[in-house]
Amino acid sequence: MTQRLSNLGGLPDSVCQPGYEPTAHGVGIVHLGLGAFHKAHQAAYTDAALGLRGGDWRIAGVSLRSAEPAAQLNPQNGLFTLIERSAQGSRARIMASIAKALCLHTDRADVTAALAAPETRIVTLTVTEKGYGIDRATGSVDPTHAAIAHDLADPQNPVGVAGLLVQALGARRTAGVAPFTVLCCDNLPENGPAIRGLLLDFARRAAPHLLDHISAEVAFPATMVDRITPAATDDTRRAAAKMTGRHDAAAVETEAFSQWVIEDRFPTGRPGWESAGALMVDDVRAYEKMKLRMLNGTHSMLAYAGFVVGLETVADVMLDPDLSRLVRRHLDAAARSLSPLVGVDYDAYADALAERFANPHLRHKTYQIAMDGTEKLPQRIFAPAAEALFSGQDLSAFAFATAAWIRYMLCKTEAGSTYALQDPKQDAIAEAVRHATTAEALVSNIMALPGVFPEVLTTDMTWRSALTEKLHLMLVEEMHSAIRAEASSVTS
Ligand code: CS2
Repeated sequence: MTQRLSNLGGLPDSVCQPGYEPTAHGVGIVHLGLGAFHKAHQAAYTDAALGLRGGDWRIAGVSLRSAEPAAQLNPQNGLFTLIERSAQGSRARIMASIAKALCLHTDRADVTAALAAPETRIVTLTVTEKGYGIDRATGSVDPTHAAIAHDLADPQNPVGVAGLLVQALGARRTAGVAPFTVLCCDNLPENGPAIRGLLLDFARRAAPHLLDHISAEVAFPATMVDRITPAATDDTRRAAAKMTGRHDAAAVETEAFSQWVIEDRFPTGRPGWESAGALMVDDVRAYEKMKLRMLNGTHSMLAYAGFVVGLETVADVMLDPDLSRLVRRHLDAAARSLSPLVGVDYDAYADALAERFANPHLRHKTYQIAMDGTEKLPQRIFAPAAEALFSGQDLSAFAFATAAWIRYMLCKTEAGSTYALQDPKQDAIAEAVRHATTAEALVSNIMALPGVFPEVLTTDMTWRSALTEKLHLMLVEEMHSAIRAEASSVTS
């Protein structure tokens, strides 16, 4: 039987190894949301920074619900293989930045202790857009979100991000320990201020004595994170075993490209992430908008349209000439919605994105990207659509993406297979589409979902008719014909 990856001895020369002795470095970061993206992104930057700049910056990784990450990582002393794939080839790197993995469910005392420890100076977060419980319309907590409701009722035993962090900041304050810096690494617009607003509102309701402390003392730098990372599968683990000669239950695969832009505000220090290629800046907002609208917005459009016509991966979509044309159209429309950013050429960024999407070695599922549309589309599609409307620009790309999303809500592919929607508002969506048989009715019902569309879009007739027209074609024709018609309307 193949030996399990649990130490660094005897690995093939082709496998990149950490440039440091892992046990010589203490833990300085607690990460909440121990999934593939964290392992491929922040853990990889931290691993490289530990090798280049050192410091006590290893990571205690916490999953809020699943016991799986800890069961996979701990028997391997936190080591895992990161397979980086580009069109040019693949390489395996062993990551040693995760010192231990915990599950809140089973290791509550250890999680609380890690968050309270003076050595913990940063808490990073990847719990997905829907994980926080932010009411996007107001920026305050959404009291109907399951974790928020639980934690407001029982703040001593929190299960969600807001409850856990407010409790930990309170414990640190009582013990006279400086607060940690909170670094949200999810694709939320202005993610630093968004988490700050969430914590302040949660504290206002559950721990008002901490309000001034959090407001004045805790730093919430914003950040733009980017690395396309499909969910790990048995194929990932098989590939890792082949490349390293070790069984690795925690292996992850990702693309070779990665980007991290971070607002440099860490009062209690940080790893030398810039040595690993992170860009430390004063203001992240323009980078974040570029990435959310160009990469993520186009991703959502191609995922909905592609999935409905039976295309399983992003690379498959890019091989379809009509859809790849619409990808380019969407990238260009999203770029037009942005203000110029010094040192960034949006055309070159669009070219690079199209190449990354086409990466034939990454099986990034359209279904994975399609989930949680109500949480993703406001910043990816509706915000640029509202701005395009305001400035009199063409709405076609955004209307097409939204129509494809509504078509996807019918839960039936063109070939007739059914699938689950997977969205926190799936019950409301099911209700909205149940008796709607026309494009007009679907558009009206979906745009009436509370807190999803910006008001300006719900009341504007230009937007409504562009959206209705595109959806109508998707309903009366086969989806691929609607895609073809849309692609042939693109003038390049
Ligand atoms: C994707 C992102 O699943 C999705 O919604 O658009 O996860 C995307 O792959 C990452 O943001 C890339 O950095």
